[in-house]
Amino acid sequence: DSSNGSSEPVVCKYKLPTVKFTKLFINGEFVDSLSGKSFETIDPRTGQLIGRVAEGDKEDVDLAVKAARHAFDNGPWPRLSGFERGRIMMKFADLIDGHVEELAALDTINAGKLFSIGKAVDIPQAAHGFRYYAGAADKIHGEVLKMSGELHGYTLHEPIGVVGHIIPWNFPSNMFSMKVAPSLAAGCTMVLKPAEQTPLSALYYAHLAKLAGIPDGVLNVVTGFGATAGAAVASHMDIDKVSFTGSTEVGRVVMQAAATSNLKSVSLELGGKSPLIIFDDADTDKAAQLALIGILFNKGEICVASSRVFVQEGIYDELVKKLVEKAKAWKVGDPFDPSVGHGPQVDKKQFEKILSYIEHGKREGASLLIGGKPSGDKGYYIEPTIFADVKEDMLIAKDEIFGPVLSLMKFKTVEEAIKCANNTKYGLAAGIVTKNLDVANTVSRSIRAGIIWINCYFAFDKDCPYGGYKMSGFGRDMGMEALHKYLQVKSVVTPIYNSPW
Ligand code: TXE
Repeated sequence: DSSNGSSEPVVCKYKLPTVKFTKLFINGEFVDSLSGKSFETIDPRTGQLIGRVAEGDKEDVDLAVKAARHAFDNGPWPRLSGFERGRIMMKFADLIDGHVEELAALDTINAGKLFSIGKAVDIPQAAHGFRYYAGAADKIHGEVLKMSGELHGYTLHEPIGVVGHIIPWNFPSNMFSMKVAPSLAAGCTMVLKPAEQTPLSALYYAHLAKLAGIPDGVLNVVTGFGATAGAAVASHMDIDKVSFTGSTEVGRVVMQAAATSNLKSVSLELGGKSPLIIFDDADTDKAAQLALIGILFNKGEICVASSRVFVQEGIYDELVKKLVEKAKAWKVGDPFDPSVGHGPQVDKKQFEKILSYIEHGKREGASLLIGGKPSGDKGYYIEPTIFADVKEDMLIAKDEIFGPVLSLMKFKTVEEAIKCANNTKYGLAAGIVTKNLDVANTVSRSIRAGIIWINCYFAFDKDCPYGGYKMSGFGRDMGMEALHKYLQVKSVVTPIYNSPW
């Protein structure tokens, strides 16, 4: 047993997956890095080595971009009918479904993600993402324009070209699908750089893409570090667009690199500090459950985590009591164990970052209601941690902690809740719990964030565009919005008759 409070996380006897793909995937082949270098990939459950993965650098990114450029300028992918691209993407989706266990297990040993959720949600959703955009691939079209003169004008929606995707480690499979699927449907070719913490599943997806019939050079995967391989993608002169998900600090660097290289188009999905606002009329059981899941799902490593919970004064004491009871029953342990609520943080750096924020919270005078320390003595496990009496100017209320650490604050009026919720540099998501439609409508329109969940949380759907306001970035993933960020609009104009032209 590893209920919060007991010392040892569960150790599970699950048969570990075989790691089959550890090289760069360039022009349809698995190849070593040109330097011959490799880097360690670590299992956060133990802190031990899984194996080594090819370390791509600038020269490898150059090769990958060359392959992607050739595939875009001369290859079949952008020239296929949308229907045909969609058919191949459907096959890719079926292959993902056929390898759900291996993929989920790779994300578990590499990212510490729950295996049961990977099998039931992450991997099927990754496959579903390919089907969703496959269905859109043959419905990409422009408009006939009204035009004020004697002219016939229309727009074409063309693929933007070679895309560089730089993705993080918290949802390796969903991020892969969220970026690759719409850009494939648009007819783009691409180079994807997975996070250095989680290279394994991206390479497995590359293998499946080849089996599905995605032509060589269309999808290239260069594993490696941010400051080298990632920076080479952001500053490459022959990449037409960079789509980045990660920290706000690196988002800024990526945008600068795009500006000082070839002014490539940029979209950024960055950090968050999302509020969940619980009003007096809420069902306290349900609201406590939403608050718990909002911060503990995926061990708080989710950019839309409800890391600031605002509770109206009338139900504050009752809600906090229920929340703490639920947190006590939450299990931390081996992510292969189906009874576990969350596994280890992704790596030592994140683990230490979270613990240092917890220390800050204590020093700044917030009341620690539960948790606050590592769970077990190996791996990167952290107990569910709840702070009350948090003030808006405390670091734990302002910074993205990206771990299982919740800040609770009390409020009196709707206006005060809106003001506090918006008091952040971020703007990714917000949750509202109330039965009052007027309150829900007022608050959802007043909060500057890309997605608002009313009486639910993490209610994602492929059809629902998702992205940031303010310093959470710009551009949208998912939905038809994501497809459009990989398309260029071209206007075509011709005279009709008797025209002065
Ligand atoms: O992110 P990085 P890190 C937040 C979260 C987390 C913090 C730090 O708060 O604690 O960021 O995480 C690549 N040029 N989020 O350090 O460094 C890197 O290799 C180009 C929120 O892991 O931003 C990886 O592929 N690329 C977030 C990707 O950027 C560079 C998810 C993200 O890593 C680069 C992850 C460079 N100079 C962290 N430096 C979310 N929005 O979901 C790094 N990279």
